[in-house]
Amino acid sequence: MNVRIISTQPFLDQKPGTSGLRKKVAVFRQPHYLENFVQSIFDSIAAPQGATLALGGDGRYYNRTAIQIILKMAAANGFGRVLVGKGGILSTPAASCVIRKYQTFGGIILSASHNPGGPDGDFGIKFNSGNGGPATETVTEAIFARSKAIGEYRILDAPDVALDEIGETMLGAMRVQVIDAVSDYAGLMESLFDFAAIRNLLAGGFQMKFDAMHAVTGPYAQEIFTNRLGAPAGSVANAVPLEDFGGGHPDPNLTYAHDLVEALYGADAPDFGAASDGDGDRNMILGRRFFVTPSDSLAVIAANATLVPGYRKGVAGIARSMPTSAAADRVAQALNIPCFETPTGWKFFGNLMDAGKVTLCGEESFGTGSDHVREKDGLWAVLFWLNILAARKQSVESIVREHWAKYGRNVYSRHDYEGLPTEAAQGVIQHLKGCFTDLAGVRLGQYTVKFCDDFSYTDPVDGSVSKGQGIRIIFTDGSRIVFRLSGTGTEGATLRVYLEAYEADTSRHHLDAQVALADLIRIALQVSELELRAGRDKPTVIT
Ligand code: VG1
Ligand code: CO
Repeated sequence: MNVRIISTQPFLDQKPGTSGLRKKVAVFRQPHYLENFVQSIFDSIAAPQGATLALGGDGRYYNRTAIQIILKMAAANGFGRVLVGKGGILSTPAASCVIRKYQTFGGIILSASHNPGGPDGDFGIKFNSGNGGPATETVTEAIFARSKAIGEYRILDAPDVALDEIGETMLGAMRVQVIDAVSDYAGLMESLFDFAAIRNLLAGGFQMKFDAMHAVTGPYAQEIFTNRLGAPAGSVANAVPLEDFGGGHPDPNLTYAHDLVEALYGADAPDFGAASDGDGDRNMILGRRFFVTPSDSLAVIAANATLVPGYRKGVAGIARSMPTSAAADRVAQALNIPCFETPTGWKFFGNLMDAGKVTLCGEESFGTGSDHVREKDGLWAVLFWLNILAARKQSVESIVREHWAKYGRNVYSRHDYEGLPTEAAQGVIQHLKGCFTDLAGVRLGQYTVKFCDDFSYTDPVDGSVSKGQGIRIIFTDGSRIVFRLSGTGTEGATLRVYLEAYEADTSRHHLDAQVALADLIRIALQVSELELRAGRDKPTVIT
């Protein structure tokens, strides 16, 4: 079999965002587009001859085509072995698990996460390093730099590899091993959680509903909840992964997981509901007629960690992304452990976990995880909650209310303004930056501005600095408004407005977040001049 060396021209838009390169499928289908980016990865990571790579994606449209191209390119670039998920599918946390378990050099994950799929939808690709985590900014910047200078790529002239049965095939001198990642992943979960206690809970009439949203977690959820934990049939909904996610938007939040929300808020609601996203790294947790914010979920998980076998020894530290509420900080303080505030995106947690500084990490965007892998992990979070519920024998709502009574409530919400003209969105950010000095010390409604800045992070492990990570307006009582532009979208710009107010008074804990935050919401609109600059006074999505 021949290695072909194809000459190519650089594309200038291959800059990875918050989580890899995400573009419309039509963009990826342009001749050489995917190949250029894959070769840029290979040229930047300096894998030794014969190295092993993990490979898989969330199963969305174009996954199969892309997997075949990447396999042939890996063979032509000197890899010795590639571990591929059956059918070319791996959830993002399972990919991280595979990289770590088989100690591969790294992995390529094909996913646009919660973005819609299908021929008119989105596609994405990212590289994860040997620790199982998303490549650091230093690596993604090197890949981007290479993509702007690339002149050729290497690909093996060979027929497609069969990927639907477990087994091995040779592709030139490279071995392609199709693996059963579901069982690797389920085994890891079984090593962390008290499956016997959860099995008892589910056998005792406790009802759960997990919505896989026709995305990648279906087979993992069936194996874990149905086969290993004995959940009754019907506990896992939409379990068959589809290339277009059934036309849905596989984002587990109150807006897009509406069927699940309706079930949990309806008559005869189950005790517990959960959902995961396109690539299986996000989670939403619901109790009967009760929504747990992701920020609160991280805090509750941290406060209850020692109830779970894998975390019985305690938590070394917690990390949360900057826009995530400070609920976890209060738990860290009570436990006398460090709490780190990082920029948005899981790639910033890897160094902290590798150095043993943190055990648990979380983001307000429905992402929670621990050092068992180096990605956020949707099913892990669901199992963590089930384990806590089995140990405490209380409802989700009463666990969260008790938590608030003890630590106070960090009332929280995120308002997304999607599909804004890019210039208008950047104009809002520029305008806010220009207001920093004028705003300091100013009283707005019941709040007084303590300071404003553009968040910058210095990694405590490698000293790298990441600037421009979000505009913060911090008030004297700890309440905050944060503005940042999304780095995962593929159309126009999305402005995210994060709102947080601390409430110690238990008698106000029952308030709906939008009511409790009304003042801050008004201030955010006023200060940002959003209506004037972008023609919007209402968000597209509220989480
Ligand atoms: C969003 C979230 C961020 C998350 C990222 C990837 O990024 O806000 O917290 O890490 O998605 O998650 P952005 O730049 O659009 O705000 V996933 O599940 O899309 O890989
Ligand atoms: Co995701």
